[in-house]
Amino acid sequence: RPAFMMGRGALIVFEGLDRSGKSTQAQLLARALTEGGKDVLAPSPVQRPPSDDAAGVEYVWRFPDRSTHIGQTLNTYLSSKDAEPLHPRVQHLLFSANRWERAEAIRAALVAGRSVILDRYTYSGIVYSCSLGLELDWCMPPDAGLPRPDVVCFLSVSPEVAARRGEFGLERYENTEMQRRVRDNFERLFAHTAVSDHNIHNFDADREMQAVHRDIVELVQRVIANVADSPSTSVLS
Ligand code: 2DT
Ligand code: MG
Repeated sequence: RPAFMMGRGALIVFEGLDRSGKSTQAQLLARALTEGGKDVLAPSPVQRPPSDDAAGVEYVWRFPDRSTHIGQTLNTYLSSKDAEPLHPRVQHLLFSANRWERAEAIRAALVAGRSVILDRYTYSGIVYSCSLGLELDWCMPPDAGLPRPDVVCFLSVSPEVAARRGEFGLERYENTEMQRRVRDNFERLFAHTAVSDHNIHNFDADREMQAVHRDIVELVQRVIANVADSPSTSVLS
């Protein structure tokens, strides 16, 4: 297929608890998709906005995107437990606004035929806020209209394996009690009718990373082939 006839790219989302391997799998996937392609982008922990000279390249973006104005506020809040606490509702809207800051760029990349890989998205947004006590139905509307994922890879890791992968970091939410609530709320959200048609796939992320990776690649390649001919990206509703 010549570049000018290229179908749209796929929006691929990774979700899961801390230390479930999201960032690792996102980078492995980006590498697997670009290898064998013409435009190869070495996986990088640094976010790269799409550039016009790199059609076909896959990108990994993570949310929160700490590089934006709002992202810096979120970073201060997350990384410093001494920082002035944000009201949970304000915080929720800031995380959502942070996704909106990137919505147009994501959409543009998809339309240009580039697949975009996201390390966390609206699901984390809803689930972490619910874990602070906010209502599910209050948390969803701010994200309505964002580019809709073509596939959501949920990396399911047991608390035992997560614990073996290392100590918690020092950021807010990196504690056993919060992780337990987040796990329960992911389950609740994925059972909700609002996301039941979001093509959410569970991966047993207790396994060795290459085994998880192989399953993900197989699924994602099918998804990319399927979306190439679908006319436009839809939105969360
Ligand atoms: P990372 O450890 O992945 O950088 O995330 N979070 C994230 C929210 O509370 N709401 C959101 O909308 C998103 C995207 C999850 C930092 C923390 O931010 C939380 C962990
Ligand atoms: Mg973290």
